[in-house]
Amino acid sequence: MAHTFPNDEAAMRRALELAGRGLGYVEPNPPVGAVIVDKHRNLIAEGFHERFGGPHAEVNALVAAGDRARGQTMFVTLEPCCHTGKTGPCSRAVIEAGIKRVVVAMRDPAPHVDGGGLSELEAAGLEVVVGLCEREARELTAPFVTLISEKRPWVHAKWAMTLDGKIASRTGHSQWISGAESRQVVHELRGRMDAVIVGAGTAAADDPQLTARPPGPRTATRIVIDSGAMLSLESKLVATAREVPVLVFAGEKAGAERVAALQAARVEVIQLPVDGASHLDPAAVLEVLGRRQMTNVLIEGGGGLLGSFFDRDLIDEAHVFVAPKLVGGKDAIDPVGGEGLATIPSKSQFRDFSIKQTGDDVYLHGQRSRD
Ligand code: AOF
Ligand code: ZN
Repeated sequence: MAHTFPNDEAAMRRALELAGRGLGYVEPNPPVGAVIVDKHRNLIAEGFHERFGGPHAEVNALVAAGDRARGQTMFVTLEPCCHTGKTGPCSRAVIEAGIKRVVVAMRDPAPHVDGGGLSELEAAGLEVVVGLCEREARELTAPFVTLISEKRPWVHAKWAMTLDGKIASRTGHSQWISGAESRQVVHELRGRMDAVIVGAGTAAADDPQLTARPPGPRTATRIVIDSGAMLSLESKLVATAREVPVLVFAGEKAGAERVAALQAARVEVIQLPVDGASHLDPAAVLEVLGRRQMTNVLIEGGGGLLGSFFDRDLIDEAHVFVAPKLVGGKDAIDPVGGEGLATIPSKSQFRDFSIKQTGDDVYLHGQRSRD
């Protein structure tokens, strides 16, 4: 199908769109897309990194182009790699295919690349341009970059609240705040996560399954932050722990018999130090998950857990559903507890905040901007 891009930016946007198709399939690798065009910006071939361990985006595009790649331009959303990992170096493949010009959205900060791919291309005489649509590329690769640079997963926070900002009524009733369409968005999100996390209170109150229905590209480990190791042996989580992994983070002083009973039910238990209020340190939890190469995790509440992450500035992306419902009540529960900020920030804390309608609800979504 013949296609001509009106400008360089349009070609890079197409590469970004292709990259996005790898989300959920490629982690802990970054999603990457590549487009090859001739000097009139006619599309010759495209490709993306489709699954972890599979060929990189550049190679998929080069294979699709064959001989037609010679003398042409490649748009790629991440600096081509120069290392031999599970596949050979893309920089070599690009040079050998006879590509003359490479437009890159962002440099790959991974220590095994970190500018090395760009230098190799330049040393071979190719024209190299870096930074086109860099903001969009950084947004797409933010979880990968966070895992590389901070050695922790990217933290998504999700909550559904009423018009008056409550996640449960004064009695604790919380079912059916958001509608079916919003819940479907949450299931899609769960289906590309490495973990779905709740607090012990939410596990006890809601008895959730925390699985993606229908299943997505990856199966999230179901995690309960539960300093007392109080998760009920009768809960749905424990009952299904043999099929989908359940991990409990407990305090180091949690009762040994509670821990043993959970372990006997095939629940993994990791014990960490607690503070004076018997709370686990969110950063310590994320450190463990980062060591397991978890790239995206989703916190589904409750307010206490979200508050403890927010107080440590550990919420990276928010998914908020607002339902046209009112419950009132000064004792009804708020979405984010913890200590909170003393003053309202003077500028927006989220970038490219998007607003969509999901059934009767409004879905607000954006990444934290910390700069
Ligand atoms: C690219 N193009 O499409 C991707 C890149 O183990 P490997 O061989 O799959 O290499 C993974 C590393 O390669 C990853 O850490 C990141 O630095 C880079 N990912 N690079 O040129 C791609 N997915
Ligand atoms: Zn590569």
